[in-house]
Order: sequence, then structure tokens, then C-alpha cells
Amino acid sequence: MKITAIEAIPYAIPYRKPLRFASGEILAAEHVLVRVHTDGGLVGQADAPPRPFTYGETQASVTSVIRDFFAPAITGVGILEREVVHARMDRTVANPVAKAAIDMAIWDVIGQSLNASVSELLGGYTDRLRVSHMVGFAPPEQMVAEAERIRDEYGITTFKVKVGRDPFTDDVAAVRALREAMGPDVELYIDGNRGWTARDSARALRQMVDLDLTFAEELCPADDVLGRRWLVSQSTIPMFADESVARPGEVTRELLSGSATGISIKTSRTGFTTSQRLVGLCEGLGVDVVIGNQIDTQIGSLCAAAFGAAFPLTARRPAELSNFLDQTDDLLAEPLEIADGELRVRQGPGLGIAIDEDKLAHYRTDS
Ligand code: MUC
Ligand code: MG
Repeated sequence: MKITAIEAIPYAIPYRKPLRFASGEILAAEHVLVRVHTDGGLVGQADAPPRPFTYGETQASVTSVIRDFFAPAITGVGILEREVVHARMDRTVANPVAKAAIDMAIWDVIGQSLNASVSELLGGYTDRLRVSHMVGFAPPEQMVAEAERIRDEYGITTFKVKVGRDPFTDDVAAVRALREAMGPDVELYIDGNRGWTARDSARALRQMVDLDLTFAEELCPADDVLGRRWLVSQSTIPMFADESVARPGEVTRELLSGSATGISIKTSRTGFTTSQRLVGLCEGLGVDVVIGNQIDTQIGSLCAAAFGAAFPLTARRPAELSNFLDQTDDLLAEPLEIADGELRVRQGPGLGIAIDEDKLAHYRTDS
């Protein structure tokens, strides 16, 4: 079965409330729905969430690089020839989110053609994941109210707290308020999106040493090479790399240089094919991972869940799968559900993505 065409459909769905963090803010899901058509009549689908502040891609660039570069390069390639697809796409550097969506849509076709779920094809370890919820910037009392609502409505007890403002006037107080309000039984970890310096990170971590944080993610930029190693060498909790590890070589560099001790895997930026390699790399090195969220829609969260549930290493920790809860609407015909703190993996064939075509017609921005 061969690829005959690739569609890149830009759309916009507003969020109920903005998600704010150190490197940016999200007010609407201005994403691109990617459809891979084949001569067998099967169509694979995935979502591309452009993040200009992280990888430099925009909705317009994702749409045009797919239409003008990737579609011509891989039309005619067989759906099982994933390495050919990647070799051809990699003639164009960067553009991780556009490449990842094409990769996942191809896996969707493969699953459909075999009448198997992608999660089972990848590894089939479990059928559900515990969920971690991301709490964005707001005054401490609002952050606490959000975490309490999410715990009470969805049974989620793991929270990733966004930091990266002024640690000593804003962030430490917010994390402390969350721990005091939620008690010892919830799990808390922090994500700085590169907003702090290594020096302030060290001081802030000392001030939060009694708050039982599980780990800290991307507190300062990877380009602060020695600062980050210095921070890792004295931290009492693991330091995870996220946006600094968008490629396998970057994972190796951050881990072996001692600049990080764990990594976030986001299917939105490494698809399934490369994410699979990252799991092998981390397993071989004995390094912990978290399934991260790139402020994904239900389609993106469904893909992250399919991948996270496939392997013991990725299923070990609660996965970040709940950002879609803040969207006013979604393209999935059958909504994802989080109950008792868990999300069940959608069964196939493929990824099990059914799009509500009326909603797509309503939200697409190219017609
Ligand atoms: C995260 O983990 O950093 C913020 C920007 C982005 O691309 O993902 C988020 C969450
Ligand atoms: Mg992060």
C-alpha cells in the first residue's frame, strides 16, 4: 500500500482559559490536522500542534512544509517503509512537529491495514495510563482551586506545576500553597520551561526541599551548559529535560554530559518511530521518562496515550494527558474520558481516530 497524498488542514479551537508558562501562552489550539491518503483507500490521521516558542514551527510553516516538501518527497512510498519516509523528510532539517504528525498518521494506516491497534503494535503493555495534570501560571489561590477541581472531577492526583516566573516572589509560594492545600498524598513536580537561571534554580530548590517534589523539568536553558551540570550535581531530585531533547542525539548529549537525569517523551515532536528509539535509549541507560504533553488536543492526547501504554517504562509514571480538558471543543467524534485519574487507551484499528466532519468544516481556517 502506497502513500498517494497528504493533507494538512489548519484549524483553530479556542481554550476556555489561557494556559500560561515561562516560554509562552496558549489561547487557542491553532493546530494542523494531518491526513495521509493511500492507494488502498485507508486514511491515517494525526494532529500537529505548532509551538513557535519551542521549535520555531508555526501553523503556517507546518502546513506549507507538509504541502511543499514532505508530501512530494514521500508520495509513492509504501506505508511500511517508515525509514524511507524519515530519510526523505530529514533532508529538510528541524520541523519536528510536522514530521511527527506524518509519522503517527502512517502508523494509523498500518494499524488499520492489520486490523490492530497502534498501541498493541508498538508494544501492547497496558490498556490505560494514570494521568498527570499541568497547572499553568496564575495567582496561588487560583492554581490551588484548579488542582482541587481537577482532583475532585477526574480523580487526578499528580500535578505538574509550571514555574519560571520570579521564583522568590511567585513560584515558590505557588508550589508551597499547592502542597499545603492538597496534602502529602498528591504528587507534585515542576516545569520551568527554561525560565530560571541555574543559580536561581538551585536556590529555589533549596527553598522547596520540604515540599517533596518528584522531579524538576527544564528549569534553565540547555545552552547554560556548565550551569545545568552544576545544578544537576547538587540537586536532591531528578532533573528532566524536555524541549532540549527533541532528537535522540540531544537526549544522549543531555544525559551523558550530566545535564539531565530523565527525559520527557512527547509523541507530538518525535512521533512513534523516533519515540520508540528514545524508549530504547533510556532503557539502555537506565533513565526514567515521563510522557509529556505539548498542549495537545484529544487527538494528540490519544496518540500520546497509545504510545505511553505500549511500554513498561513509559507506563510507569502518570502521563501528561489532560490539557484538552480546557478546550471549548475538539475534532474527535467520540470524546476522550478521564475517570478515577486514568485514561483508557482507545482501541483500534489503527489509532481509533474518528473525526467529526461537521466540526472540522466549522473550525478549519483554510476554507
Ligand atoms: C511542557 O512540558 O513544557 C509548554 C510548551 C510546550 O510545547 O509544551 C508545554 C508543556
Ligand atoms: Mg516541559
